[in-house]
Amino acid sequence: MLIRRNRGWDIRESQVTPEHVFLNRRSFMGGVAAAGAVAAFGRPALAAEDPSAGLYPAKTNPAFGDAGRPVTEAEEATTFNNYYEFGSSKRIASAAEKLPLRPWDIVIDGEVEAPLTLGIDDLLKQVTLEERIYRHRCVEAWSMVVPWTGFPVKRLLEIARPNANAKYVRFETFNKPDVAPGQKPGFFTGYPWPYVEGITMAEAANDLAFLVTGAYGKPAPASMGAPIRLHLPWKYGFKSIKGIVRVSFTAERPVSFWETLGPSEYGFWANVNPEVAHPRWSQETEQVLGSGERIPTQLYNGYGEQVASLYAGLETEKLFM
Ligand SMILES: Nc1nc2c(c(=O)[nH]1)N[C@H]1C(S)=C(S)[C@@H](COP(=O)(O)O)O[C@H]1N2
Ligand SMILES: [Mo]
Repeated sequence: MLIRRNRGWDIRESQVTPEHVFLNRRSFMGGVAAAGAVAAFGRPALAAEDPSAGLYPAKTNPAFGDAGRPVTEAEEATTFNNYYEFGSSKRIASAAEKLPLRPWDIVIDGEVEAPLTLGIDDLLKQVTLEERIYRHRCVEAWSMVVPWTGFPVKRLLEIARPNANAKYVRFETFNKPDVAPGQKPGFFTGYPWPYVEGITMAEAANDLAFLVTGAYGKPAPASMGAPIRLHLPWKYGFKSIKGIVRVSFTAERPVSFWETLGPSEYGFWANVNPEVAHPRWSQETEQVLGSGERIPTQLYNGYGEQVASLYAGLETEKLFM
């Protein structure tokens, strides 16, 4: 017998203002049909057949063992997602399962001593996985707390060996319209696929910057950006790019996916700040995923002690949008 849980306390999509709404004028088509096909209650299998499964659970790094708030239930966090490659609905988890996670190559290029291509499992052999519990704050004003597994971006810098010209790190997601309906021509007209994000070398070297391969003590489900995504807990969630296939070191500041679409709404820095409103909504508070609670948002999402010094001398930059 099918019992439907009452999700009255959950966040409804109507309670958040999706990042893409300003684009409706440019038209997006097919979204509703695709969302319907995705069966809204699909719970993603936490990839037991994943070749890296034996690496989990990893030891918790005691410096990040407690985010000061309850951890979001796995079922909530893994089934309420933003992953526009699979549509604008939050319920993309089962659609994302169509993404093949192996083989998965990551190209490292640009301003490096020598470009290289690494298979995800070769990369995993060169790093030590650890668990970190991080707060996540989406620009849409909802938040969650997730025990991620992964390794610091600064470990990737050692492997990639950027040269002296490298000032930024540019990350790029897969582009697979055959499996990702959002990337099909005519679905989101004018979206500049693939998804791209960028950070400075100093941000990349900050201890908080984390490359995520797992969540909740297992390989991450596709919905959360497997096999590898970024997590930058002091920045709005859109900076934490999923499904990474390319890491490029650049002298020029990369222009991100959302910055291309809406430069007046989504900037390069995108550090969390409750006092700087989004042009269409306040950032003062956030809806806690799975709790029905609204709490005050903190500057740098509460990580100022670790990251505020990165921005000394950059006060003329739009650091908070
Ligand atoms: N490639 C890609 N990465 C992405 C997104 C996306 O649409 N595509 N959405 C971003 C946004 S807006 C947020 S809030 C987080 C959501 O991560 P989660 O689904 O694991 O909660 O992923 C970010 N990374
Ligand atoms: Mo987001």
